[in-house]
Amino acid sequence: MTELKTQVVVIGAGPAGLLLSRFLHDAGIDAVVLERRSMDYVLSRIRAGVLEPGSVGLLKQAGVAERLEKEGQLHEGFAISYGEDLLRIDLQALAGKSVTVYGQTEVTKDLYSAHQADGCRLYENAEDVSIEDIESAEPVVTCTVDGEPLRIRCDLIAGCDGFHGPSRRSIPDKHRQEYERVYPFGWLGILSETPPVDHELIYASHERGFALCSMRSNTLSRYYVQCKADDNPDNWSDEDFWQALREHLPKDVADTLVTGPSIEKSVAPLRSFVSEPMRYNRLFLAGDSAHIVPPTGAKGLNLAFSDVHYLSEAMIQYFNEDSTQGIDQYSERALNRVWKAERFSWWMTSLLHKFEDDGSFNERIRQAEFDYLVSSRSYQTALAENYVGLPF
Ligand code: RFL
Ligand code: PHB
Repeated sequence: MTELKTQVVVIGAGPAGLLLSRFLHDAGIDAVVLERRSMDYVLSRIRAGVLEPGSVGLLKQAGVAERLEKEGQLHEGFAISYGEDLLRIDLQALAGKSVTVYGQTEVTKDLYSAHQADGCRLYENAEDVSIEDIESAEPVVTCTVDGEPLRIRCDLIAGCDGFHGPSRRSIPDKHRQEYERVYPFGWLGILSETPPVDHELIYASHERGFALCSMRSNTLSRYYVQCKADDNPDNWSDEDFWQALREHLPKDVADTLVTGPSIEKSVAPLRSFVSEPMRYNRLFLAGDSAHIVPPTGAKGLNLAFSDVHYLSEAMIQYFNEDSTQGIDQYSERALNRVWKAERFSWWMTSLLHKFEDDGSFNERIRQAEFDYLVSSRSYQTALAENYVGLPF
């Protein structure tokens, strides 16, 4: 058995865990990161694509934005289509800010390279991660790495282990309140080496359902169509996908779509979820381990980063300034921003997806909502403000 002692154990080497350990390292705080998967697997996951300016700022502050600044695409706006109607949301004019299109895969690679260059301790393939003595002043995190038991005593634990990780579940039920909404559909997404159908994102609401045209670069496209929540991507040939996508887009857009073989195809179920509080004794949750948003508002990764901003400040105050003020306020500060992003993601999802049959009350309300959005600059401003990210 290997026994270690550190200041912070970070569970999970996704974007939240890697950014947090980077900030801690810069502040001279010792941390050990434990990741269940191999880093090859973590670095190949295709997920988010849109970064708020606040997230870009955090990556700059962490000193890992060199490639992002070269390769990221600045988007001053995006489009929403409703049937054949197209509305451009001018983020720059309405909210004075733009978003950056740069894949989460690339963000994670940049963070991991910096992590390795710093010589920080990270155990991949860490099995059966478990938290012991969670009530004590010196909790312990245990796991098995390459068949060898590992036991790490620490001062604080950061649970950055995503929705399915063990951290949240280590908090006793009676100290935890969960809020959840599961949507009756999912997103089928593909990545293809084709030029994007437009230079900006298009969120398409159609009588057949929702679709999203996004991208990673001028030669790499990311597209999604609304599907059944339990759909199997293997049931969809590339041709089925392209056909469905064309049918969900305004005709003018569909006519210019360039198709090609998919290099990744997956289904993501849509869910809103918050677990409160985000702290229990010396355990702090950040990112998807504490909350999930449906991807419609492009908020998941960005929320994970704002949590890390609050948590890194709090931990630095705790270790370097001998103050518990930050860690005492962490949960409340983070949840305040989380719920606003939950509200926005729920609203975007409700506006753009087909929930019920045409002719239902809800479908008529959705149409009125879109008509109002088209006619009201203040409503568009509220959308733009939330899309570029509320301040933190
Ligand atoms: P992650 O990325 O899930 O990382 C958690 C890490 O913890 C590891 N882990 C464990 N480690 C040790 N022991 C265990 N027992 C463990 N169990 C799990 C996992 O292997 C993993 O490496 O959580 P994190 O860091 O909080 O980051 C959150 C983001 O990944 C997530 O919110 C976004 O991807 C959501 N999201 C989007 N967010 C945006 O901001 N903009 C977008 O455009 C956007 N698009 C998306 C998305 C998510 C999607 N899917 C697939 C759900 C599009 C999609 C399709
Ligand atoms: C993506 O490019 O994967 C993406 C973009 C915007 C979203 C969700 C996903 O709202």
